[in-house]
Amino acid sequence: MKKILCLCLFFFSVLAVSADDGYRLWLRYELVSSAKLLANYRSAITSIHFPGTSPSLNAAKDELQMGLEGLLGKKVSLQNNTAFNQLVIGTAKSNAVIAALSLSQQLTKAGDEGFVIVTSKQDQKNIIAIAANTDVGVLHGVFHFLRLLQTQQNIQNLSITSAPKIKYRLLNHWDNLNRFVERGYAGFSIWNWHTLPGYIDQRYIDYARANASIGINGAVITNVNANALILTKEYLEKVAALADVFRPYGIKIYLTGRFSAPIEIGKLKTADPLNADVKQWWKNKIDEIYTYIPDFGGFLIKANSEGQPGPQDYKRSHADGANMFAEALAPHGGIVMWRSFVYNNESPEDRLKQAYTEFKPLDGKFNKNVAIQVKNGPLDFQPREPFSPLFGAMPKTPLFMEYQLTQEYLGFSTHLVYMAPLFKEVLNADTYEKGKGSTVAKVLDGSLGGHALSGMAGVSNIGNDINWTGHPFGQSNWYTLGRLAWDHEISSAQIANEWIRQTFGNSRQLVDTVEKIMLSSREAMVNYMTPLGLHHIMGYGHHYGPAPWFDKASRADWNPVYFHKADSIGIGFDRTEKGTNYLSQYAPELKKLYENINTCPEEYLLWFHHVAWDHRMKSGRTLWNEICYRYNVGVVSVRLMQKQWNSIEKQVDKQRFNQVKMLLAVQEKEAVWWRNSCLLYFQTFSKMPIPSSYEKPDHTLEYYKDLSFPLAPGNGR
Ligand code: GCV
Repeated sequence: MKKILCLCLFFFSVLAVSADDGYRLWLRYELVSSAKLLANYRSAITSIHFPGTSPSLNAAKDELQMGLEGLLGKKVSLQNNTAFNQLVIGTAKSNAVIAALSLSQQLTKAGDEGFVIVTSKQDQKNIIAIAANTDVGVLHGVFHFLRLLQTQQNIQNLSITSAPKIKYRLLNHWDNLNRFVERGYAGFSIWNWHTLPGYIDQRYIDYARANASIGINGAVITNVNANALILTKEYLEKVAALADVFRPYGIKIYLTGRFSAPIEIGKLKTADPLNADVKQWWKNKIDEIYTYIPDFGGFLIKANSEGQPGPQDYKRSHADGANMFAEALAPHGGIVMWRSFVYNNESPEDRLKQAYTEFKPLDGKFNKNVAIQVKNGPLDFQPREPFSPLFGAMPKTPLFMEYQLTQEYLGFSTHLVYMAPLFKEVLNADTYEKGKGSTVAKVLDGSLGGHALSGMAGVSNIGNDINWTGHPFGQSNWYTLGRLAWDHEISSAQIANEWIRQTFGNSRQLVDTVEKIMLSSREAMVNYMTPLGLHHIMGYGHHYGPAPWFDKASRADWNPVYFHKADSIGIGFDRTEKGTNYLSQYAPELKKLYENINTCPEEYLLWFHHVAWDHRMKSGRTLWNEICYRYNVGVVSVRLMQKQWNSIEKQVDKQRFNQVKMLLAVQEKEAVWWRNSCLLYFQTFSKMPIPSSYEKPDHTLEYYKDLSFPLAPGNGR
């Protein structure tokens, strides 16, 4: 009996070691695996001088001590004396040793939120100083230092000055007050409105830690399809409790503003932004919010879009609406992020042209504390889109980027898609707004237009699933958003590399293999879903799976057939001068490049052109054969990802290994589903055979068309 008990204990302890539920994200602080480095780190960090107390400094101390204990396998205590200590941390105000170091040049560059980490001398001996101008800067510096250790970097000669390139770095939660997350695939909202404000879930603190570790400094905690109730006293008390948790971590709270709130909760008869009573109502409401949350960040607003109320209901412009909020927020230092995602099915204009048509004439008409938040592409978070032409068209207005981390159109949370290459592709795109080199990144960071406001937001992929994002690799996209908003010049490979090391481990084979999987994943998805510029051919409403045949939506521009326009001649949307002339919204250099079917980059071919089935592609294949090829390459790429993942089984904990393995199997099955159904459907137009070298579809087109998913997640309320 005793023997069995011992065996059981052994068995469970092994399981406990090998299991990782993913909750800790990239902040795992596992013991440093290289014996040599561990010895180095241990001898370099035996004493820490980190005086001063404030909520942010305390958070930094807790994190540092927890991190070091895990990484070094021993506690390192904080010393109160100014005698020699190897690690010296603080601001010039909180730490006299920091004040005595000549760091003023570097600190000027670090600004309010950045930090300096340098190897320096005290009493002829080497020290590592983590210095900043503010307590939050110190916290960011501590997180960066822990990242250096987690990714097993040499810390012998440090000389780092880091400051964010973008000022507002935000997560946008599309979370409803009933905890349903619109387009959420990782459980319910992490905001438990029922138990707030009395009960502070540990998750709120861990959420703030994770965000601060990557420099995210704002959270819009409610859905852009807004509910006015969030502005009532009952909810504001709850929001204030969250703001109190986030504040030490340098994270501000923002809310979404329901334009019709003055009617719905204010008992007014109108929400006209030029009406004096309406203006006063918002002013009073905003003043009230600041009594609860003195550092409230401001509002994100979706207006006159997909049925949401807005200024146009009163024949006013988006600028009239945004400026009303801006006036009331300005005395408190708050900002308005006004979304440009608008389209109207009553207008016959190409849906892609509508945001530009609406907003371009308003350039220069917004108050100083208004930014226009623009989705990365002109349509809606597709696997690949060209950049939104608005990025090159509103020089007088600060533009914020809106990316989507949650995988609404990217296979939900069962597909592994690392999005850094998608984000970077847009950042690096040249708008030519002020000549060659006017990249989207320069528009965003304000350097091109000389704007004080700059911002990047990601629609959150977080829910109350134990690992936050459903798919363990979804965490990498959250991580990427923070890292890129801080520094848009970091490469996709570097972000992947550091995320892998912190999330899975540092062994070379593991890092190399997972990096390959991640870096190939986005292109794989484009190929098996929407190759060569195809777009929006996902299932209607829920956007799950392929449905290029769908044509029953209440409005034309919700139908896949509107977007691919396949017919007996060819496929693709003609957006040249001969078509909708959407191309005229880009700079002449780009228009010229894209307008010509022979110079248009093939990845955007069917986005801009209606192309004949027998058109000769660069590969020498006909368009039809190229489409067949791309869909097959997509499937093959996923199979390669599976093989690569299997090759590192011994280096990943069992729980996450199996989880990813199962998810990759789902992804492979769905890639095949995409390929088969799309090829069978498009073949009804091309009338051409699928080349015999490829696998044959194992079902009929009718079979695929009959599949229905009324309860697919993320869709509804
Ligand atoms: C929050 C798409 C999504 C909607 C989303 C909308 C938006 O249309 O399908 O769920 O609404 O974009 O960004 O406002």
